[in-house]
Amino acid sequence: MNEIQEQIASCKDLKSLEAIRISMLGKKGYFAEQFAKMKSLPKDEKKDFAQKLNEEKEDFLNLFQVAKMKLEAIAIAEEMKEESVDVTLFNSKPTCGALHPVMATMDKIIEYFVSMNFSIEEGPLVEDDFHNFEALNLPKYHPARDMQDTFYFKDSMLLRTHTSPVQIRTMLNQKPPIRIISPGAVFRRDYDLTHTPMFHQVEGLVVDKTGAVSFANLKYILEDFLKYMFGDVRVRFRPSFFPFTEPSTEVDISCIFCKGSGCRVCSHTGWLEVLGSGVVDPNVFKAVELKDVSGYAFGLGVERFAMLLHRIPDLRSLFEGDLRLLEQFR
Ligand code: 2NM
Repeated sequence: MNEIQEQIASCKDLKSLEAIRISMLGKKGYFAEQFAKMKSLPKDEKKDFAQKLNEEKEDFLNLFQVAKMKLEAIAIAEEMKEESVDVTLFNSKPTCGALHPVMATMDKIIEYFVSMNFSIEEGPLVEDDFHNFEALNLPKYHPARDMQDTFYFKDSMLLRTHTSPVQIRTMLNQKPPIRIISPGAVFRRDYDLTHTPMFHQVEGLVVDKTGAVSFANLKYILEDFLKYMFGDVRVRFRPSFFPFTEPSTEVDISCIFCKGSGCRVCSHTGWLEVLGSGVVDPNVFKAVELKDVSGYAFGLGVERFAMLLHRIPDLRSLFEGDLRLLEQFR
């Protein structure tokens, strides 16, 4: 046993220790051999022999276990040493995150309307035909419903093409007076220099009993809003068309780059188009079964506002996730 004890003590790795274990406990090992010898012993010697042998086996197992634990600890320590990483190797400074300019612009827009007592409404990105089109006086076969412009799922579900379905849901769920904005992502099948398949809108809706809200209220609040956003600009309302408003207007500001004298950004017109708006079409109120009410609504694209506010020349830079863009907005 002393010999074995020495063998175990001089073991340098788990593999040679395992070899010892097999030589002792294996089918043809030492203990198997000894127990086999027992058969040929006289009866009165068997008991003593077996007892001794069992004690010897127990001693061996104890020695083996202790040695195994030691060698395992050494093996793990070696593995850890090999796999350890020197965290001081790269000494680049940790950088600070920044709010994306689109979200910062969204926040500024929301801040204005909240200060004017509008509340914020949100809705699902995946919409149905009724909320996204039908209720907004966009009848079947209207070109805006085309597969070319809208991401469709099966069962005429779709990715909302504007946040107006939120206004429809609000009119269906709340009683006037309604005074809300609906900020959020919208989706259109468009991808070129000036269009991305996902962008953000903020739309507004005010509804009250007939006569309580007018185009004059719309004109006041949008002028005030645009001066809040862009500073000392002139504001111009131009007649236009939307299926969901009548009358409809597009809203321009005097070009913030050339102050109205004409430059490349404003195509030498002196004006930049920034908003769509109008008085809610009676067909919209019919669709949500509201009677004896009037209202106004407006909508804007947040990316366009962000580009004008921060003089970002290329729309794509807002979507590339390049940290060099964000670093300029910390
Ligand atoms: C715009 C322009 C004009 C609009 C209308 C409605 C609703 F639900 F009340 F009919 N929501 N948003 C609207 C009106 C949106 O975006 C350019």
